[in-house]
Amino acid sequence: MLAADPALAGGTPAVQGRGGILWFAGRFNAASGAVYLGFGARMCIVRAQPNLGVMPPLDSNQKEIPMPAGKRFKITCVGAGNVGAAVVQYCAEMDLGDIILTDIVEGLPQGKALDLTQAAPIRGYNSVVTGTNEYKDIEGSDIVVITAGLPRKPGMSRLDLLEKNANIMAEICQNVVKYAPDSIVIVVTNPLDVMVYTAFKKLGFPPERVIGMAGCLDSARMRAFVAMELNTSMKNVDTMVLGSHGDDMVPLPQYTTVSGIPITRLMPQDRIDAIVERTRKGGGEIVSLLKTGSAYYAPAASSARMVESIIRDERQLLPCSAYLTGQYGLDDVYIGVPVRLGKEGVEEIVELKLADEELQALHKSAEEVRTGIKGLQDMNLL
Ligand code: TXD
Repeated sequence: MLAADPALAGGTPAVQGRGGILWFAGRFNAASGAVYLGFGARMCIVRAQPNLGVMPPLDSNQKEIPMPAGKRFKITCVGAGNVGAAVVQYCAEMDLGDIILTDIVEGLPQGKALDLTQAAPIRGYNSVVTGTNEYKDIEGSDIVVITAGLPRKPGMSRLDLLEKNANIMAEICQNVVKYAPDSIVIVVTNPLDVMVYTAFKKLGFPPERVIGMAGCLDSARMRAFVAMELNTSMKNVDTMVLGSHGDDMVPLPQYTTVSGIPITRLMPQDRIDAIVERTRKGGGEIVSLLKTGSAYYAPAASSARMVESIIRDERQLLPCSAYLTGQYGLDDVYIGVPVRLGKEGVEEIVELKLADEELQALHKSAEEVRTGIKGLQDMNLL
């Protein structure tokens, strides 16, 4: 029943919640942007914004709770596999925007999107999640996360995998250029640093808008291992892991702290060495436990963290694969370094002072990436 309120006199007809999840009846006052709803004899007030969904009525005294004005972001995730679906889940749970999930397999993104939509009433998010096989649906995306790719199969060499995933990347990038030319692209597909370099070349976007996700994951793993070792909160631990995503990554114990205390003061060197080693092999450890497939919760959480920092312009300092133009003595290569991530994408590449052996390790890891890039160049794929 609609409540009798003078403001309703000038109101416009009621609107419907987005995505068919939320239905509400009431009236919309165009001047104030308020929606008036009646539940039985009691009236409550919620604010609605175009495309922003509806906030719950918060104040029993009928005071309007202001919502921040702003646009609703469009996030696309290409690849509806394990990582892709979990990226969508985390982004939705953080209410980062509306999300398109796309894949070449018919029904897969639609099914996962519908499933995630049905989780929304329970988890309480407003993100509209849509599954599609059509690239045109990604039109106007602010952020595109690319998780599409093939896993390495028995008998497939690293180079075979590189070729296959580079071809997939090229096809996706062509469509991103066509439909989302202003987007910021986050690449997740392996081999990560070579794939993000491939995307950078195929997209032709400025380097600050093409970023690889790996360091966030590797440092999350290291954070977890440190917290497990010290039996302390994961939240208190900070780490930095640089370099390429693989065995040559460069975990930095000197930049690892627990509530500001360097871990060198909290545990013996042999335990630090063991954590560094476990971090380097973090992906492989999970693969051997799972038997089929690879990790996806932590990779997806790391990707969503990057999306969040960009969309909310948080300018978080995160290790990401970024295009170097002389930083750390490296040029024309993508490699994991600390970056400040904000609404423009990579807003700064932070150059840390590294010990000689750490810098050498970073260069060694860049060489590994260059070998992959050269492999693609030799096949005329770059
Ligand atoms: O730290 C990191 N960067 C990573 C990277 C951490 C974990 C996983 N990492 C890599 O992400 C992994 O080695 C893969 O290259 C990707 C995706 O891993 P995921 O575990 O999600 O793989 P799946 O489940 O096989 O999903 C891949 C999906 C699958 O649904 C395919 O149908 C789809 O990609 N695919 C495509 N989608 C769209 N367009 C094309 N051409 C395409 N080809 C395959």
